[in-house]
Amino acid sequence: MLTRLIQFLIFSVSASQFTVAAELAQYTVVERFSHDSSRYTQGLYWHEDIVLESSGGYGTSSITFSNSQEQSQFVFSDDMKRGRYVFAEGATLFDENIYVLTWKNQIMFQFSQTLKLEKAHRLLGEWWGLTHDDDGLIASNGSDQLAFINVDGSKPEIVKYLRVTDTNKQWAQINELEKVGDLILANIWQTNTIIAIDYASGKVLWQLDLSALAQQEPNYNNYDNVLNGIAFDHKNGHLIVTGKRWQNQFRLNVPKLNQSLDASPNL
Ligand SMILES: [Ca+2]
Repeated sequence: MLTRLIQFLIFSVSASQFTVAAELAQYTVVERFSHDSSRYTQGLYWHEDIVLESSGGYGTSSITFSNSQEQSQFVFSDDMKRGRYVFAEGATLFDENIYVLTWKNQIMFQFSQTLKLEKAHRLLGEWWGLTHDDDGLIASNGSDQLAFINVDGSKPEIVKYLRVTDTNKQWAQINELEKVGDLILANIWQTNTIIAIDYASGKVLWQLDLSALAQQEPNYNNYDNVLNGIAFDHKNGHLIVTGKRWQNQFRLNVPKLNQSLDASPNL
């Protein structure tokens, strides 16, 4: 009887280990600052003095780009023929160009840093979030997979997919992205969760629960105004987060993120 009890306890402990999803990481808020609450934020990117943000919605899609000298904005419905039919999604700056995905338009736009529209690339499929590594773009599409897109040639080419995995949880609805060192940080749509994905294997290493930040928003109960927008400020190692139509942006210190950067050979 005792042996059976011990076997049961051992099994219970082992089983419970497998029911635990990726570890919750701690964070502290360094600063809260204002965010334009008219923006239905789909993409956020910071690099040195550059801040890039894309905003979605039919008739309201736009991108804003600022650096130490100026701020400029491209409003699709005003600045482009048939622009009111564009639904902008994630955006990033790669190799001197700004790339902006669209939700179901099957187009990826390419802009100069003066927000001059350079190209409208055909990109079949539905697209959500966007970031980049040293070689090209990395995009989400609402599933559990990330697409790696080569933009060296005249047409974008999907060169591989990375499946995002966890020990005992199926992640999906992966949205806004930011590659930081050897991690890809990702919002999970309609949640207050950001997951940290190992760039090489796709395994989820840890997660952040930012419910306490979302609850500071006056329109927190609107299901649409969700956490979305992840950028990383390399100057001081802070994570910047915001949400769709949020009034706030937050600068966060995430020790686990800085630990992984310290261990990362390629920042
Ligand atoms: Ca981002």
